[in-house]
Amino acid sequence: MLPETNPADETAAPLCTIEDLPFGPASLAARNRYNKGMAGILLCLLAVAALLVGCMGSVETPSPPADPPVAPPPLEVVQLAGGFAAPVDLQQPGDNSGRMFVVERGGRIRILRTDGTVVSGAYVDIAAARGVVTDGENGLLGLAFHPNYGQNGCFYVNYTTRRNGRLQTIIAEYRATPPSANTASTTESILMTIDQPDTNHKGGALAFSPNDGFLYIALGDGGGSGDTFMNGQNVRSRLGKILRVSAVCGGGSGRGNAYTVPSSNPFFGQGEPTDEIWALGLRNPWRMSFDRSNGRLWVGDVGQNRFEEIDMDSSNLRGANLGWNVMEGFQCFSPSTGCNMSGLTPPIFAYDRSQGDEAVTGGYVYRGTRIPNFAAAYVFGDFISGRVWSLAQNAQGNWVRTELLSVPRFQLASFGQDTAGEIYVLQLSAGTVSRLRAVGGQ
Ligand SMILES: [Ca+2]
Repeated sequence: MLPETNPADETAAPLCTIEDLPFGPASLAARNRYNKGMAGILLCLLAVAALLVGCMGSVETPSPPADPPVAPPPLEVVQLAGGFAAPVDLQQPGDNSGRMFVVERGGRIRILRTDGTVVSGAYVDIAAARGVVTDGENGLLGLAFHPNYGQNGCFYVNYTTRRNGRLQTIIAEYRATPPSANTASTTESILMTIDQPDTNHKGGALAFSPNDGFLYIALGDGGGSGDTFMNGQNVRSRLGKILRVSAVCGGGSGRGNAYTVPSSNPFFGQGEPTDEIWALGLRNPWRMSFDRSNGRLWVGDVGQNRFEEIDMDSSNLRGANLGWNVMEGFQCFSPSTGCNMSGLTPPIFAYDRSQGDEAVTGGYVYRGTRIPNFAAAYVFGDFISGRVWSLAQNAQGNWVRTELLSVPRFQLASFGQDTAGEIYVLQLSAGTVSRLRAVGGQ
């Protein structure tokens, strides 16, 4: 396991460089070179261990943080099921049915049981019924189950379609009747329709907060490059934002029916769509999740060309301006120097692309029981390199990234979490769902 320094100070010399980690962007011989890299890492770890031992005798033991530092056993992923067509999300309704729901980008949602069996057919297939488009970064991109799904059967999706020649993101409610059914109706109630100016940066995550019960909706800046359409800082656009609404199962369509806006939203009172905004300044939030234990919101925001970032703060990002496109990670983006960072919320962690990483995939805080010494660690990865890390705060309050493992380069599209808190990895081009576990463990 490889501790890394928090790059809050990009000029800080890392304790241990990993320049020989062999994950070049086009590396097809990664495995061979990985073995060489591992030798370097082992040496590096020995040096770190020696340093730690040397230090431990001379410093007072600090009081332990709320969540202890992470020292997990070696981890691996084991394939649970394959054959999915471009899986991009995995969610479960917490109804103790043992069902997980795999979102296929083309417009299907399929049921995968925690024992690895896949229910034949689709839970729901909106590809044709809703004209889901999948060019660029479009598709059926997100799913969330209503907190009372076990009683009302309502769930919510984010997908892109073209209507009257116009590319749009649709946030819609669907329903399973009864909730225990393995199929759901393709009838929808639309919460909101959002015009999209380009085919990239759609975000797509949907999540209900375990604390307030509201639905959070993560949307990218609408695409182009460098925030072509200047949406990140524009509070009159839903793009480049996290929205927060109260979803009304069975209420009809649109604001006031399908959803209402909580008056506790940070910009409430300024009218639609500003009322709906929870946080702004995002570029392409590719995966957002709540820590089921304490309700903290975690966001992975994909960078332009330099920095991938993880966002989280003590106020759950309420009213936070996460910086884009003034900043990328901890650095100025526009203007490239001397930007005004006042009032902006920096990420808690950012990484560059020098190790072959190119696009962050946000994950989940581990709350399972099968992996010892791992609770409270945030697990995330990189879509391109396939590297998977944990992020946890050390006794000094610094965020420390630890490399856990690397999955084959089949596009690490998303993570998922089952009702027991165990974590899964979805690979887009491989069509697989795999479970994270201790090496040789359960
Ligand atoms: Ca940011």
